[in-house]
Amino acid sequence: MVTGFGPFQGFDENPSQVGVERLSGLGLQGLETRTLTVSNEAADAEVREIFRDPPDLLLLCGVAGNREWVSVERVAINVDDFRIPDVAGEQVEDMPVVEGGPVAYLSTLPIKDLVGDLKEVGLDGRISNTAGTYLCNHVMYLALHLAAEAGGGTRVGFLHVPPDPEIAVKAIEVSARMLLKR
Ligand code: PCA
Repeated sequence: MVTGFGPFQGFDENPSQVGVERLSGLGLQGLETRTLTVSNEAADAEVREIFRDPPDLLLLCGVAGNREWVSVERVAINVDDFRIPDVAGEQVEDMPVVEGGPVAYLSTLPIKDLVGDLKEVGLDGRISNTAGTYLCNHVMYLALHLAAEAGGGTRVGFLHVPPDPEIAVKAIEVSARMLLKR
């Protein structure tokens, strides 16, 4: 499964949603897509909903407004500390994503291979060691937590795309195709 995020402050159209919708249009076998809401409460419920019937693999995608490159995230931390309010107007500060959860989780996707495949098609793919402390980190942490609790059957990772929709579309397609092959 591949997810993007919907609109939020600064992005009336979220390039991660554009990328995931384009990917969905390709009709790749075995692929499911979803769009998550940029809201603490809604996104949390949406990720929990996904894990009612856990996919083999979950690639979560979002936009990083201040990065021109494609970030393959390595780590999610147990911190919600929103710089801006979410779409429901909630601005969580210094709270855990999961009360009592471990400090952090590492991506369970082959992150170096993903970076390699992105570079192969001419994209500036890089490993990132922080997904921030907003919704993207939140859903990555929660998904890794739920996957771990369920016994580790779902591999989970996060891709932060740059604001340029063309790059976002290409990065999401290349990553999804690579992961479907594994
Ligand atoms: N980017 C935000 C949240 C939604 C999105 O696309 C983030 O980086 O946390």
